[in-house]
Amino acid sequence: MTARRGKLIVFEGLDRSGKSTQCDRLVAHLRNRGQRVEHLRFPDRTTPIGKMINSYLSGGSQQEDHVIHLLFSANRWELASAISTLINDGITVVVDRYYYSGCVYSAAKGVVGMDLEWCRQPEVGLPRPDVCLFLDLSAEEAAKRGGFGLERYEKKEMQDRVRELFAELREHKDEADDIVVVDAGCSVGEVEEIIHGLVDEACSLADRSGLPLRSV
Ligand code: Z5A
Ligand code: MG
Repeated sequence: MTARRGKLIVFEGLDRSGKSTQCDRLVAHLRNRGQRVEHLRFPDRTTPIGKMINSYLSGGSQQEDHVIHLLFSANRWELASAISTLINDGITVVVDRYYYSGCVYSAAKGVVGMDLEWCRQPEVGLPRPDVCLFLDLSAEEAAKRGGFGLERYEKKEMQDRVRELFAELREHKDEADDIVVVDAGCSVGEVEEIIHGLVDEACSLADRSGLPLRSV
């Protein structure tokens, strides 16, 4: 019998929807079950490109809008082959934000010509998730979890547009099958339990299909 490949599990959602909280919990849960798991987040602010992104987000530098979009994408491509290798070696990869954020945050700026479809193009060919868990939270619930931070995109107008574009992306013909919406307004423990069920389902489906890791 051939060894099972790892799975690619992505968390997406609006600000303060609980992505980082749930990523940490899922990684701990899978490791407790004896699985080998790697935990990544995008932007990965530790690489040279990631440092440029960090400086841009925190207001320390300016970037032309197409340029910063391509830097966010390049930051994923830097790790693309490492992700594929991990998965092929049987290691599951849990990712906090991925190219879905890349598409919607850039498209939300309203720059002429930079619509969702244009923003998605540089992501084509990246490792495709087995499942993308979209943590869905209303603006009212998000506001209860604290005000906006100091980073560049943490402003109401931008966040409202991001919310609309995430909804549009979830209907995209090439995305709809991969994205599962999770009600992120419940308690941390309740959301975690729902996620465990969805991850088990997605992993069994991938194992039953026997298909290798796909590409976006
Ligand atoms: N960006 C981009 O433009 N292009 C790209 O390609 C990528 C990203 C990948 C930085 O992202 C920015 O980069 C982001 C998108 C853009 N810009 N914005 N705005 P980031 O991932 O570094 O941002 P973050 O600050 O780490 O994540 P976040 O989205 O703001 O938060 P979160 O991870 O979803 O939530 P959390 O930290 O887990 O929880 C937030 C708070 O809520 C915390 O106090 C928790 O204890 C609490 N919490 C969590 N769950 C619950 C529940 N269920 N109930 C009650 N309270 C809860
Ligand atoms: Mg986070």
